[in-house]
Parts: sequence; structure tokens; C-alpha cells
Amino acid sequence: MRAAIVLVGLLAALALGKSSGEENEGVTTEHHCSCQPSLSSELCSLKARVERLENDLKALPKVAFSVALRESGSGNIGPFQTDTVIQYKKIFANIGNYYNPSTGIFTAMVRGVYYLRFAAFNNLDMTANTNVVLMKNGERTVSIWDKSGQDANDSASNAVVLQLEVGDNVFVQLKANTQVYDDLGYYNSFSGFLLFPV
Ligand SMILES: [Ca+2]
Repeated sequence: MRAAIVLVGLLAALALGKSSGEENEGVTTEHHCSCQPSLSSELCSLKARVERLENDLKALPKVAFSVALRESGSGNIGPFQTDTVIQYKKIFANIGNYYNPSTGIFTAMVRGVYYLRFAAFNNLDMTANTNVVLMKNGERTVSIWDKSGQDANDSASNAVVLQLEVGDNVFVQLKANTQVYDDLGYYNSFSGFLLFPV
């Protein structure tokens, strides 16, 4: 009889423990984990780990931009007598606001590795070619070149992966005596994003 009472008591305690665990399933603190039976503790530990990873992900810097030449209208930009920074005015995305539409310059405020790409377009025009260069701190990186005049509606693009230090700047330069054309087709674009911080 005494053994039966003890057994009933143990079963009741187990049932209470299980019920308590289910009620607290959403709690993922380390303190809570240490209070759980073996399996629940493992699950709780995994939850805590996922929560930490989610917080780490939230803390990662977010940098991305994608812009195009014109907000309205159509026509050529250039030719100019000197090399000129292309000011892309149409903003598709500017996460972190590190691209400045009033200068055309993207400034890295996070040290890291970035993917950067641009596209350029020219319409049929007998007077000027298109030569566009992606510049890092005033130094050439990748570029495109096209001779207009004999054929119409040529498009070209190029991309590069660069490690940028805080304060480094990147922009797209239209070389002297060349031009690009755009309308609301947004043929000329400049995009970049942080692949990962270093
Ligand atoms: Ca051509």
C-alpha cells in the first residue's frame, strides 16, 4: 500500500513536471534550460543558440544600394570636357544611406568586402563614345567602353569585388568627351552591397 502511494506520488510529480515544461516552452533563457530534464534541456539549449544567432544576425551591418541615372525625362549626359562623376538620381534602394545622390559617391562606413556593379548605355549619336569607369578613391577599377555612331542602343556593364576601409569612396566616372543616354528605362545603374565585414 505504501509502495502504491509512493508510485502515485512519483507519477503525479512527473506529470506536473511535464506540464510545467510545456507551459514554459517559449522561454529560452539559460537559467530555464538548467532546470529542465535531459531532452528538454537540449531543446532549450538549441533554442537559446538559435536566439543568439538571430541576435548576431540582427547586429550585422546592413549596406546595400541600387540607383539609376534619371528620376525623370530622357536624354544624354555629357559629353563634358573633363572626367565627371555620374550622379545617379533615381534611388531604388539605399540601405544605410551611404550612397549620396547629390554627389554620386558611395562612402564605406563599414570595413568589409563589397560587390559593386554598374551598367551604361548609349543611344545612336555620331559625336561621342561611351567610356565609363568604376573608381575607388579616385583610382580606376573596372570599366566599359563603346564606340557609338555606327550602331544604336549599346549597353555594357562591369562588376568588381573590393575590400573597402572606413572612409573609402566609390563612384562611377564618365570619361571626358564621352556620354551616356537614359530615360525611364533606367539603362544606367550603379549598385553595391556589403558581402561581409572584415
Ligand atoms: Ca557600339
